[in-house]
Amino acid sequence: MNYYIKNLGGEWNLSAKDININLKVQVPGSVYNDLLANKIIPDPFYKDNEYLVREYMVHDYVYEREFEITEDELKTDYVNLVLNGIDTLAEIYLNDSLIITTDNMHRIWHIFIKDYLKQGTNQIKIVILSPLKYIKKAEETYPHKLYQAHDSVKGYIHLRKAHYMFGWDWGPQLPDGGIWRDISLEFITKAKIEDVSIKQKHLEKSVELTVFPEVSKTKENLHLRLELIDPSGKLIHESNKLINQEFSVLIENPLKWYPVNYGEQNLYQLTIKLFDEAILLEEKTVKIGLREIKLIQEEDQYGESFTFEVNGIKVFAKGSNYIPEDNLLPRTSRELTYKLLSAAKLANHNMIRVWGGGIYPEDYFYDICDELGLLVWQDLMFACSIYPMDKEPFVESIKSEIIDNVKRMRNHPSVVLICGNNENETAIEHWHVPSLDLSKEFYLKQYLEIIPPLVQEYAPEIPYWRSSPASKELFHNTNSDNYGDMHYWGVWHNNEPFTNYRLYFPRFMSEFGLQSFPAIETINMFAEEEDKNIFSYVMESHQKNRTANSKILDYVGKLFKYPKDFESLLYVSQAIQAEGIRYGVEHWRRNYGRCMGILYWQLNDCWPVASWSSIDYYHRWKILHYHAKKFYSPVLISLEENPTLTKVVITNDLSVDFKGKYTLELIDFNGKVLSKKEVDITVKAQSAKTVETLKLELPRKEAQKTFVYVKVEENDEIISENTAFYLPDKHLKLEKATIKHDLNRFKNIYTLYLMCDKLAKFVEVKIKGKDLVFTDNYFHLIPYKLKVIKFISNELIEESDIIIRSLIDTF
Ligand code: BMA
Repeated sequence: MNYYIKNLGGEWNLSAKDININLKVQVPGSVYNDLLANKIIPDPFYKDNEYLVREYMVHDYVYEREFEITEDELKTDYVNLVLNGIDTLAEIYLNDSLIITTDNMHRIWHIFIKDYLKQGTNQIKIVILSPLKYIKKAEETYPHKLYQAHDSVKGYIHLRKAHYMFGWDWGPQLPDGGIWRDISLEFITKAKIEDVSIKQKHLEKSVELTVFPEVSKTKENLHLRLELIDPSGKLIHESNKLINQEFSVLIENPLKWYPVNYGEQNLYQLTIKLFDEAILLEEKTVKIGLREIKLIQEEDQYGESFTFEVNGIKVFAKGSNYIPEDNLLPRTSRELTYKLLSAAKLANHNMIRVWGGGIYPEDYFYDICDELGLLVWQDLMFACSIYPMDKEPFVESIKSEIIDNVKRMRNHPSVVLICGNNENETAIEHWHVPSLDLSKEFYLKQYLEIIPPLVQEYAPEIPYWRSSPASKELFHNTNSDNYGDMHYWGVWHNNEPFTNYRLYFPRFMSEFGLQSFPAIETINMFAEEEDKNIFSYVMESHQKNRTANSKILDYVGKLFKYPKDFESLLYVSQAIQAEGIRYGVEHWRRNYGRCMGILYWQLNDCWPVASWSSIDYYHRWKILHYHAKKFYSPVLISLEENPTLTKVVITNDLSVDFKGKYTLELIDFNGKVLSKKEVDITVKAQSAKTVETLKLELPRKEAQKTFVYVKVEENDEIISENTAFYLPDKHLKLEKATIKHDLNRFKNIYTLYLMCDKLAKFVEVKIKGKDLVFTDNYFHLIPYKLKVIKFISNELIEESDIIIRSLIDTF
């Protein structure tokens, strides 16, 4: 019998004697998911159910099932139990013998278990021990006090379990547990291919691959075969070798892999086959992209660059930070991740940062990024904490975790950075951590001694960066403007106005953000009528950042009038978030070259909550996400408006020159064009060009009803457009506009034409009872300029289903 896998997923029995639970459940899965499916716990996201549900994890749970083993199977040379993910502390028994205890949800185990199996019926039992009890005890008995994130259950630093499960400033405390990834038996004849390591050498017109299939130890004289298929499906290489030998493959005229907007996402398919004479024992296929990545840190007039270079192209990175997609991980899926990442791509992202307080994503996450051309900045799963690096088993556990996960991601062309942690170095510099000297010692051991050689050994082609943010010197100026990456939280956490974004010139802005509330449809999923006040107990339970509600009100008040009701408050909270982030992004994009990357905090949510996300838990796009599509547009026209001087800048991220035309107009709120100018323009590839410096000083009365409108066109198609106002929206003389519209349909594609007689800001288009994504939304409607938006709906939409509101309707 050749290599094969017997999946142990499917129906298992789950029990917890002390609380009288005994259920038939599905594996992979999780305790909460199983208890919810069996109506033992209520929906943990509804109202304040989180607090009740959390307590279910002070118990231990037993998963068990039986499975059959045949005589033939028992004759196989090796049988392994494969655990792709156990969350987290578990005792694993086979036929009543304890075969392993686990302590790290991020790890993968292959355990040789043949000696424990018998022909006929076998029994596997997995006891999941309470994470809450464990971390409590670990915290009490550990001799040192170490820094931990404020919003999490104390002691989580002692357990290698996703931190966000213990609560974060956007997440509930729901430390689920269980068999969260596949569990199987693997039957091996003679040997198996453990993994494939592939190195790429990029030559002038070819790429040389060095492929080393790691075969499990064996004395047999086995041989290997390599087959390579190019992106068009053509077999371009086949060769044979003995095991323990490297393959060397020269690809002439290579079709390389590029991030979105810089070229194609070409993928080659590489298959390794393991043979015993003419018998095929096993085969493994990996998709690879040909790409050379560099993190360019070169001295320049400001300090040192922080620029990703992919296949020789210096990429301006644009995107956001990704957190786990759910607190109940079994509810995540390839389809949902695809939907989320496609939405990121639609909003002109080319990079996603996987933040360090969550999980190492599924393999499909990286497959999707390879396919969509999204670069991945991968944090290792350490965040806002100092870890007990004097505990040897803990250190050994993280070493294995890093090897397991770096191996999973190393052949993915999208992964361009492995970063040691999130904010741990800045914590030591700024956050008054206890046990300072020891913390520094632990930090150095972890991110400078232990991790770099592992990354170098297992993923030598992927750059490593010790922490986000970090700078040139250790523990010094970690948020420097001139070196490394920056997290800038003066706006938001320190209540600074978002205009302060213009005071900073980061080399790479990897985090900054503003909160907002999700849409009313999302709030309806967890709150009742009586809860619909942001200071109600239920709404506050879905706001995990203490003092954030008053911050939102403060930011809203800086720009908008006091909202007339709850729904209007939700809407203006999203508008202020979008405006603030736009303001920052446009400034950094005007400083192209000095700044080479922007990732706002945060892309998504793990439950329905007030947060910094641009897409909420139910995949509803907030205003920010629509605006991201515009402010991240590869060619952007933006305005740096000041009381006496306005600069108009065109930023071109692309690797080709931009040739087109820009138009500049001064318009009043009734649509009267006070002045107009049209100019043909060329903007060099990968640069920003100031095309106008306007001496514009509007008296207050004029500023109340006048604005600047700019657009840039290529062959008469608008590529980017923008506006500048010279007073906060609350002080503008907005009047109620008549917005006329007409809906047209071709199959399932709808086109909506809109025109208004007076300026309308943040115009929202909704379709009654439907969750749809539009090509544009929350735009400023300029009087007498035709606006065209499109959307897809498989259900019939009538003109009367369209609901339109704008800023003027909120007060
Ligand atoms: C950042 C992140 C998270 C946090 C966010 C908002 O620094 O790294 O820790 O959720 O701020 O406070």
